[in-house]
Amino acid sequence: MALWNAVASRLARHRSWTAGVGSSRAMSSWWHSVEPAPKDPILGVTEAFLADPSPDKVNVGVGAYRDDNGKPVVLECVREAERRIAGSMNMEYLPMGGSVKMVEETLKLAYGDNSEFIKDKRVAAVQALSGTGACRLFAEFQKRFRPESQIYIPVPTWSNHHNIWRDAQVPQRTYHYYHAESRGLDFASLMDDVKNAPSGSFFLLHACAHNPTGVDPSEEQWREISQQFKAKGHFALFDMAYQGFASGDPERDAKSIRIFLEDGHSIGIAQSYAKNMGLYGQRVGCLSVLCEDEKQAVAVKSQLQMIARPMYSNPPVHGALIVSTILGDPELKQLWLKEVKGMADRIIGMRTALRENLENLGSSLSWKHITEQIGMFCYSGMTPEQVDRLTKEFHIYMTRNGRISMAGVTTGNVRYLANAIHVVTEST
Ligand code: KET
Repeated sequence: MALWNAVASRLARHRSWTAGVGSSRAMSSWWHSVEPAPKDPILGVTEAFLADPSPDKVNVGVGAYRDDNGKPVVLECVREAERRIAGSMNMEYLPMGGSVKMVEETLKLAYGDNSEFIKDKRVAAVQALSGTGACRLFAEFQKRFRPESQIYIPVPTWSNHHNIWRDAQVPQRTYHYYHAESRGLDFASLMDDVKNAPSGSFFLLHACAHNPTGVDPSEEQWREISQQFKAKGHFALFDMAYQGFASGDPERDAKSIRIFLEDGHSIGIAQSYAKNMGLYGQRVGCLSVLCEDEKQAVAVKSQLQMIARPMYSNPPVHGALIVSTILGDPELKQLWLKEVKGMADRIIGMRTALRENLENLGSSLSWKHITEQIGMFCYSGMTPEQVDRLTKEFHIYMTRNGRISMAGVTTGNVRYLANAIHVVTEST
């Protein structure tokens, strides 16, 4: 009897517990305080574009390359690499630091083919989840090993930089970059900010094709920036998401980094193959930190791996294989360089076309910045309200800071786009 009572009371307890879990009141109470997150200022634009049924719609929001028919592009070198890989590779885990071959080839692009730093094994580098993941790893590393430090971020910058360093709990400061009136670089204020930051500060620099402004320092200005960094003992983290998209030549686009290397800085570099190899969804990139010697580089790399291990353990293999297959084969690498130049040239052509169309429409405004800015974006100077009108009245989708992704402009939509821009900028 005693046994039966014990069983009966356990059963009753079990029933009431499962009923509690199953009831909607109990379920909803777990997350009752969760509010919807704000829309991402860039990826939210893609979501809105996809939801719009209009046949006229144009997406110049996200920085993703399109061909002249507005279609996503898979590079021929990538297709060929995939053919070579197909069926011949296993799907084992990569090491925590990713593909050694991919990382080796990636470092050559940033530091130079014959870099002494690579030869001396002074570069600590790991494969990262594209450029975002590379920045995020660095931010985490910075927090862990320089816990009192801050990060100086340009105004404006890629919106996700703010999220990345916020989540790593690194306080953010800003430095001047863009001069709205001239639609160019505010070099004097930038230099002042570099000078006035406490010695030994961390700065985020866009290596080339600054997002969103399309405005880069000249070579001479980079030299001055580097000298000032030297004088103040600052650390530069280069975000290089667009290598090849500024000039059409990845080697030329690495100039800012090479200047810092010549001047003997210890730097960090976040590299991405999203844009220049069109591997957006493959999430393949690299974070590297130039160290004092090999011993330090070994330690730094091991710590970067320690950050990766509990987050995602090890990075995905397919994209890394594509990259190492292309860059490890001289013929495929040549094809890639040709294709990068082709993408950059099409964008440059569209800059000219957009400007000409606006001028031919009789716009009273100056549009010369469209052709003066470089890289994937044109920072048009349009206000958020003007952008809202473009979207509502013309189904043209772009970020509210007035950034036009030139990669989404085609011979088919450039007139429509120019006309819409003309209408909203003339009447406000
Ligand atoms: N840095 C910069 C400056 C950048 O513009 C991007 C992407 C990234 C890093 C990261 O790219 P990844 O795909 O993680 O390698 N920018 C475009 C896409 C995005 O917002 O995610 C954009 O600005 O449209």
